[in-house]
Amino acid sequence: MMKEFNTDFLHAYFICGSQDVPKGKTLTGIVEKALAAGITAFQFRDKGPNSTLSKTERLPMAQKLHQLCQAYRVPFFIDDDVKLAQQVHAEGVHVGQSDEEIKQVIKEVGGQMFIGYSCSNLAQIEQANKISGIDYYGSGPIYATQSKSDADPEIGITGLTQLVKNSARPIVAIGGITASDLEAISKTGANGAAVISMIAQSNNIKQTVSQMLTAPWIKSD
Ligand code: TZP
Ligand code: MG
Repeated sequence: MMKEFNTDFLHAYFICGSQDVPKGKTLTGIVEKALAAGITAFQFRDKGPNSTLSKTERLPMAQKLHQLCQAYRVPFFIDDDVKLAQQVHAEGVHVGQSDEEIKQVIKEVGGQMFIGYSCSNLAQIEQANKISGIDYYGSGPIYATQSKSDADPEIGITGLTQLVKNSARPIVAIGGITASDLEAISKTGANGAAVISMIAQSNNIKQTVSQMLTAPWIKSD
């Protein structure tokens, strides 16, 4: 399934792990609500001191979340863990600059899985443009974020515009994004928004996802 990468996958890209789940809610419950509301991609990113899952608990959780995504025909990505992505036959893997070397990842899963790569400045974009086999870049943080302790400096709309102009690939914007930012982000030519807290902490996931879907993104043909 889903052999071809489609830039429309980036419109409403939800990222979540156990560390992002508010008290009284569950990861599977939030993800199911987000899927029912129409998210276009999901990434399982379970890391950091606030994760509540052990390494052995991650595999069955990833399997469960992948099954949910499959039921909604939404591509399932794993952050920063090629082995786990292979174990659950994920549709994709997302790699950061300080994660497993991107060229190594392309060797291991290129052609079998979609590959996303974090690029937060012009030098990283120019470097990545020379590497074949990457499907999209994740760029940010656009604004200050509470969800990543080691986040790079904020790039703002100005920084995002510069990255989009110089990118050979579709870009999904990330970091501190709220509903009121979506229009400005789409105007830069970015292909979508990737969010954690906007959805995980939403009191109305249906409405939040609708706002992401109806931003004026460039549509693929
Ligand atoms: N990478 C850059 S910012 C970020 C990641 C994973 C966190 C985004 O979370 P939020 O809550 O949407 O700011
Ligand atoms: Mg990473």
